Amino acid sequence: MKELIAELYGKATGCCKGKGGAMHLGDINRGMLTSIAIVGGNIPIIAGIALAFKMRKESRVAVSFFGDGASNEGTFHEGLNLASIYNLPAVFVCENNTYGASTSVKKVMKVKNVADRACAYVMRSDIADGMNVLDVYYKTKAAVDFARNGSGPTLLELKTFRLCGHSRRDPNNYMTDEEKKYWKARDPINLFQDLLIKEKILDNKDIEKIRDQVERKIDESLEFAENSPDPKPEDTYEDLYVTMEVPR
Ligand SMILES: Cc1ncc(C[n+]2csc(CCOP(=O)(O)OP(=O)(O)O)c2C)c(N)n1
Ligand SMILES: [Mg+2]
Repeated sequence: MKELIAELYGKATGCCKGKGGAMHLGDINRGMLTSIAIVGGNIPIIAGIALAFKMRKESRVAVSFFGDGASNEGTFHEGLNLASIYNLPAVFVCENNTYGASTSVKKVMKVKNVADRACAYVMRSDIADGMNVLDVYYKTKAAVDFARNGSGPTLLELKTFRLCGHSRRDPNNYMTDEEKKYWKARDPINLFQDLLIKEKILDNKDIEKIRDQVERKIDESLEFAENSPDPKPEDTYEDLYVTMEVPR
């Protein structure tokens, strides 16, 4: 978390040495490809990475995360088609939060579910309740196991909602109070917390302790970021290209 927050601050200690920022955040050493600001841009790239895993015979699975809006982009269809024809170890996770910026999915899609689009590529698909931690966990695990054992890709749709504006400037007044109320009552953290208490796995005191621990960790990370040095101007052109011998 320290390196992640330092990256948001554009500091030299950030996971991209302060050169990625919020829009291109990632940590390749931990298997997290940097995010891409172009909506849907990561989908064919993840297909390419899955192809590399397959060609190198590595037991790895490439996972792409994108929104409902991204599933209307050409890159979505190209990426899924490629993953399908090469039977790649990939999972395409669509976080369908009902809106692409201010546009409701109802206005821009005739299919009921994003997952329904998988049939065009003869691809396995699944839908999870994106507000239910365990449903997301088990359906993700099934998709990853399926890819890892060589059976091919999955399009996994998580039904969810964006409880705030698209950006800090966005008052989200295009959403009805009714839908905001409906989804707020389904906050996945609160629901999971209630389940853990109901099943007597944790009590209120344990939950409070976890919340305190998390808040402390965030405070420490913020302090680390604020006290970290800025990147040096002379390092501007470092890390732009991979330094490697090109095979001739
Ligand atoms: C190709 C492209 N078009 C437009 C934008 C501007 N833009 C940024 S986020 C966004 C909405 C994306 O909606 P969705 O895919 O549903 O993702 P969400 O933000 O809801 O997770 C748009 C239109 C962009 N970054 N890239
Ligand atoms: Mg969306």
